[in-house]
Amino acid sequence: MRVDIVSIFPEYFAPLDLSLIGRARANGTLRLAVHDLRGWTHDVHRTVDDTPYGGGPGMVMRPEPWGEALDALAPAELTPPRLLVPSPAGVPFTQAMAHELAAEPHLLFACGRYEGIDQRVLDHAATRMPVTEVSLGDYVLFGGEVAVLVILEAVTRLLPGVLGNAGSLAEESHAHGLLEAPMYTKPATWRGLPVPEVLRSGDHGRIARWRRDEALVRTGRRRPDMLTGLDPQSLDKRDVAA
Ligand code: 6GU
Repeated sequence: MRVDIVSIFPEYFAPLDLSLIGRARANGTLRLAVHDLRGWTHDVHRTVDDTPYGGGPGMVMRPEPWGEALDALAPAELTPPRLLVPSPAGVPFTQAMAHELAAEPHLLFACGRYEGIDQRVLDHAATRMPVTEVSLGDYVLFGGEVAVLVILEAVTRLLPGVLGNAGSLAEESHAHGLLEAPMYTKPATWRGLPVPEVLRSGDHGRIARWRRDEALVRTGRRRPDMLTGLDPQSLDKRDVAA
Protein backbone atom coordinates (compact mmCIF):
# COMPACT_ATOMS: atom_id res chain seq x y z
CA MET A 1 0.00 0.00 0.00
CA ARG A 2 1.15 3.54 -0.80
CA VAL A 3 0.39 6.35 1.69
CA ASP A 4 1.08 10.06 1.30
CA ILE A 5 0.55 12.52 4.16
CA VAL A 6 0.49 16.31 3.77
CA SER A 7 0.90 18.41 6.92
CA ILE A 8 2.50 21.62 8.16
CA PHE A 9 4.04 19.50 10.97
CA PRO A 10 5.87 16.60 9.28
CA GLU A 11 7.72 16.00 12.59
CA TYR A 12 4.47 14.58 14.05
CA PHE A 13 5.03 11.46 11.97
CA ALA A 14 8.41 10.45 13.43
CA PRO A 15 6.77 7.53 15.33
CA LEU A 16 5.96 5.89 11.99
CA ASP A 17 9.59 4.70 11.91
CA LEU A 18 8.96 2.58 15.03
CA SER A 19 7.68 -0.87 15.84
CA LEU A 20 5.44 -2.80 13.47
CA ILE A 21 4.64 0.18 11.22
CA GLY A 22 8.38 0.86 10.90
CA ARG A 23 8.95 -2.77 9.95
CA ALA A 24 6.13 -2.66 7.38
CA ARG A 25 7.84 0.38 5.85
CA ALA A 26 11.27 -1.24 5.93
CA ASN A 27 10.05 -4.41 4.14
CA GLY A 28 8.00 -2.52 1.54
CA THR A 29 4.49 -3.56 2.71
CA LEU A 30 3.88 0.15 3.40
CA ARG A 31 5.35 2.83 1.11
CA LEU A 32 4.85 5.99 3.15
CA ALA A 33 5.90 9.57 2.39
CA VAL A 34 5.28 12.67 4.51
CA HIS A 35 5.13 16.06 2.73
CA ASP A 36 5.38 19.58 4.16
CA LEU A 37 2.46 21.67 2.89
CA ARG A 38 4.68 24.76 3.06
CA GLY A 39 6.70 23.31 0.20
CA TRP A 40 3.75 24.35 -2.01
CA THR A 41 3.72 27.99 -0.84
CA HIS A 42 5.47 30.75 -2.82
CA ASP A 43 5.57 33.80 -0.49
CA VAL A 44 8.48 34.58 1.85
CA HIS A 45 6.36 33.84 4.92
CA ARG A 46 5.21 30.49 3.48
CA THR A 47 1.63 31.41 4.42
CA VAL A 48 -0.92 28.59 4.68
CA ASP A 49 -3.85 30.29 6.45
CA ASP A 50 -6.08 33.36 6.40
CA THR A 51 -9.14 34.78 8.17
CA PRO A 52 -12.52 33.13 7.55
CA TYR A 53 -15.07 34.64 5.17
CA GLY A 54 -18.21 35.46 7.13
CA GLY A 55 -16.19 36.18 10.25
CA GLY A 56 -15.65 34.11 13.36
CA PRO A 57 -12.68 33.06 15.44
CA GLY A 58 -9.55 31.33 14.18
CA MET A 59 -8.01 30.88 10.77
CA VAL A 60 -8.80 28.75 7.73
CA MET A 61 -6.24 27.03 5.50
CA ARG A 62 -5.97 28.79 2.13
CA PRO A 63 -6.80 26.69 -0.93
CA GLU A 64 -3.78 27.44 -3.16
CA PRO A 65 -1.05 25.36 -1.41
CA TRP A 66 -3.51 22.48 -0.96
CA GLY A 67 -4.49 22.62 -4.63
CA GLU A 68 -0.84 22.37 -5.69
CA ALA A 69 -0.13 19.59 -3.18
CA LEU A 70 -3.05 17.49 -4.42
CA ASP A 71 -2.12 18.16 -8.08
CA ALA A 72 1.41 16.90 -7.34
CA LEU A 73 0.39 13.82 -5.31
CA ALA A 74 -2.69 12.87 -7.37
CA PRO A 75 -1.81 13.83 -10.95
CA ALA A 76 -4.81 13.72 -13.33
CA GLU A 77 -3.13 11.19 -15.65
CA LEU A 78 -2.62 8.55 -12.91
CA THR A 79 -5.08 6.35 -11.00
CA PRO A 80 -6.30 8.62 -8.20
CA PRO A 81 -5.73 7.84 -4.52
CA ARG A 82 -8.47 7.90 -1.91
CA LEU A 83 -8.29 11.28 -0.14
CA LEU A 84 -8.90 11.24 3.62
CA VAL A 85 -9.35 14.46 5.54
CA PRO A 86 -9.41 14.13 9.35
CA SER A 87 -11.99 16.46 10.84
CA PRO A 88 -14.25 16.50 13.90
CA ALA A 89 -17.02 17.15 11.31
CA GLY A 90 -16.27 13.88 9.45
CA VAL A 91 -17.98 10.50 9.38
CA PRO A 92 -16.97 8.24 12.30
CA PHE A 93 -13.83 6.14 11.81
CA THR A 94 -14.60 2.50 12.62
CA GLN A 95 -12.98 -0.92 12.36
CA ALA A 96 -15.16 -1.48 9.26
CA MET A 97 -13.62 1.62 7.65
CA ALA A 98 -10.15 0.42 8.65
CA HIS A 99 -10.82 -2.80 6.68
CA GLU A 100 -12.10 -0.77 3.74
CA LEU A 101 -8.98 1.43 3.73
CA ALA A 102 -6.65 -1.57 4.10
CA ALA A 103 -7.95 -2.78 0.71
CA GLU A 104 -7.02 0.50 -1.07
CA PRO A 105 -3.80 0.68 -3.09
CA HIS A 106 -3.15 4.37 -2.34
CA LEU A 107 -4.28 6.66 0.50
CA LEU A 108 -3.65 10.40 0.64
CA PHE A 109 -4.13 12.17 3.98
CA ALA A 110 -4.62 15.95 4.13
CA CYS A 111 -4.03 17.24 7.67
CA GLY A 112 -5.90 20.44 8.41
CA ARG A 113 -5.03 22.77 11.30
CA TYR A 114 -6.82 25.80 12.71
CA GLU A 115 -10.53 25.83 11.80
CA GLY A 116 -9.94 23.54 8.82
CA ILE A 117 -9.24 23.66 5.08
CA ASP A 118 -11.14 25.90 2.61
CA GLN A 119 -14.07 23.69 1.53
CA ARG A 120 -13.35 24.29 -2.17
CA VAL A 121 -10.19 22.18 -1.88
CA LEU A 122 -12.29 19.14 -0.97
CA ASP A 123 -15.06 19.98 -3.46
CA HIS A 124 -12.51 20.31 -6.27
CA ALA A 125 -10.63 17.16 -5.25
CA ALA A 126 -13.93 15.24 -5.25
CA THR A 127 -14.21 15.80 -9.04
CA ARG A 128 -10.99 13.76 -9.39
CA MET A 129 -10.91 11.24 -6.55
CA PRO A 130 -12.99 9.79 -3.72
CA VAL A 131 -12.87 12.11 -0.69
CA THR A 132 -13.82 11.15 2.87
CA GLU A 133 -13.83 13.52 5.84
CA VAL A 134 -13.29 11.25 8.83
CA SER A 135 -13.61 11.83 12.60
CA LEU A 136 -12.13 9.81 15.47
CA GLY A 137 -14.92 10.71 17.88
CA ASP A 138 -16.89 13.46 19.51
CA TYR A 139 -14.08 15.69 20.75
CA VAL A 140 -11.82 18.27 19.14
CA LEU A 141 -8.09 17.97 18.41
CA PHE A 142 -5.77 20.77 17.32
CA GLY A 143 -5.34 19.19 13.92
CA GLY A 144 -5.49 16.03 11.85
CA GLU A 145 -1.95 14.76 12.53
CA VAL A 146 -2.66 12.59 15.58
CA ALA A 147 -5.83 11.31 13.90
CA VAL A 148 -3.73 10.15 10.92
CA LEU A 149 -1.39 8.27 13.28
CA VAL A 150 -4.41 6.51 14.77
CA ILE A 151 -6.01 5.69 11.42
CA LEU A 152 -2.74 4.45 9.93
CA GLU A 153 -2.08 2.19 12.89
CA ALA A 154 -5.57 0.67 12.62
CA VAL A 155 -5.14 0.17 8.86
CA THR A 156 -1.52 -1.03 8.76
CA ARG A 157 -2.08 -3.88 11.20
CA LEU A 158 -4.72 -5.26 8.79
CA LEU A 159 -2.28 -5.44 5.86
CA PRO A 160 -1.23 -8.99 4.97
CA GLY A 161 1.97 -10.02 6.76
CA VAL A 162 2.09 -7.14 9.26
CA LEU A 163 0.75 -9.08 12.27
CA GLY A 164 2.67 -12.22 13.15
CA ASN A 165 -0.45 -13.98 14.43
CA ALA A 166 -3.40 -13.50 12.05
CA GLY A 167 -5.61 -15.18 14.70
CA SER A 168 -5.37 -12.07 16.84
CA LEU A 169 -7.29 -10.21 14.09
CA ALA A 170 -10.20 -12.64 14.30
CA GLU A 171 -10.43 -12.62 18.11
CA GLU A 172 -10.09 -8.95 18.95
CA SER A 173 -12.60 -6.37 20.21
CA HIS A 174 -14.97 -5.19 17.44
CA ALA A 175 -14.30 -8.23 15.26
CA HIS A 176 -17.64 -9.78 16.27
CA GLY A 177 -19.46 -6.59 17.23
CA LEU A 178 -18.62 -7.19 20.92
CA LEU A 179 -15.87 -5.96 23.22
CA GLU A 180 -13.24 -8.57 24.03
CA ALA A 181 -13.32 -10.58 27.28
CA PRO A 182 -10.55 -9.84 29.85
CA MET A 183 -7.22 -11.63 29.34
CA TYR A 184 -4.79 -13.14 31.90
CA THR A 185 -1.28 -14.58 31.91
CA LYS A 186 1.03 -16.15 34.52
CA PRO A 187 1.35 -16.21 37.50
CA ALA A 188 -1.88 -18.03 38.38
CA THR A 189 -2.21 -15.88 41.52
CA TRP A 190 -0.82 -12.34 41.74
CA ARG A 191 -1.15 -10.12 44.85
CA GLY A 192 -3.81 -12.51 46.09
CA LEU A 193 -5.81 -12.24 42.88
CA PRO A 194 -6.42 -15.57 41.13
CA VAL A 195 -6.93 -16.06 37.39
CA PRO A 196 -10.55 -17.24 36.85
CA GLU A 197 -10.59 -21.01 37.38
CA VAL A 198 -12.32 -21.77 34.08
CA LEU A 199 -9.34 -20.43 32.08
CA ARG A 200 -7.07 -22.96 33.79
CA SER A 201 -9.51 -25.87 33.36
CA GLY A 202 -8.33 -26.90 29.89
CA ASP A 203 -12.02 -27.28 28.92
CA HIS A 204 -12.12 -25.37 25.62
CA GLY A 205 -15.91 -25.46 25.40
CA ARG A 206 -16.33 -23.93 28.86
CA ILE A 207 -13.60 -21.38 28.14
CA ALA A 208 -15.26 -20.25 24.88
CA ARG A 209 -18.63 -19.94 26.68
CA TRP A 210 -17.07 -17.97 29.58
CA ARG A 211 -15.34 -15.58 27.19
CA ARG A 212 -18.52 -15.06 25.22
CA ASP A 213 -20.50 -14.31 28.46
CA GLU A 214 -17.80 -11.90 29.69
CA ALA A 215 -17.80 -10.16 26.30
CA LEU A 216 -21.60 -9.78 26.40
CA VAL A 217 -21.64 -8.44 29.99
CA ARG A 218 -18.74 -6.05 29.34
CA THR A 219 -20.35 -4.78 26.12
CA GLY A 220 -23.70 -4.32 27.88
CA ARG A 221 -22.11 -2.29 30.69
CA ARG A 222 -19.65 -0.22 28.65
CA ARG A 223 -21.21 -0.03 25.21
CA PRO A 224 -24.98 -0.62 25.36
CA ASP A 225 -25.17 1.03 21.92
CA MET A 226 -23.18 -1.90 20.47
CA LEU A 227 -25.51 -4.49 22.03
CA THR A 228 -28.67 -2.94 20.65
CA GLY A 229 -27.01 -2.79 17.24
CA LEU A 230 -26.15 -6.54 17.26
CA ASP A 231 -27.71 -8.73 14.61
CA PRO A 232 -30.06 -11.09 16.57
CA GLN A 233 -28.90 -13.85 14.16
CA SER A 234 -25.44 -13.59 15.74
CA LEU A 235 -26.83 -14.48 19.21
CA ASP A 236 -27.30 -18.07 20.36
CA LYS A 237 -29.78 -19.45 22.92
CA ARG A 238 -27.23 -19.43 25.73
CA ASP A 239 -26.42 -15.76 24.99
CA VAL A 240 -30.07 -14.88 25.48
CA ALA A 241 -30.19 -16.90 28.73
CA ALA A 242 -27.06 -15.08 29.96
CL1 6GU B 1 -10.08 13.38 12.72
N1 6GU B 1 -9.54 15.81 13.58
C1 6GU B 1 -9.63 16.81 14.48
N2 6GU B 1 -9.00 17.94 14.24
N3 6GU B 1 -10.32 16.71 15.60
C2 6GU B 1 -10.93 15.55 15.81
C3 6GU B 1 -10.87 14.48 14.93
C4 6GU B 1 -10.16 14.65 13.81
N4 6GU B 1 -11.59 13.47 15.43
C5 6GU B 1 -12.06 13.88 16.56
N5 6GU B 1 -11.68 15.15 16.81
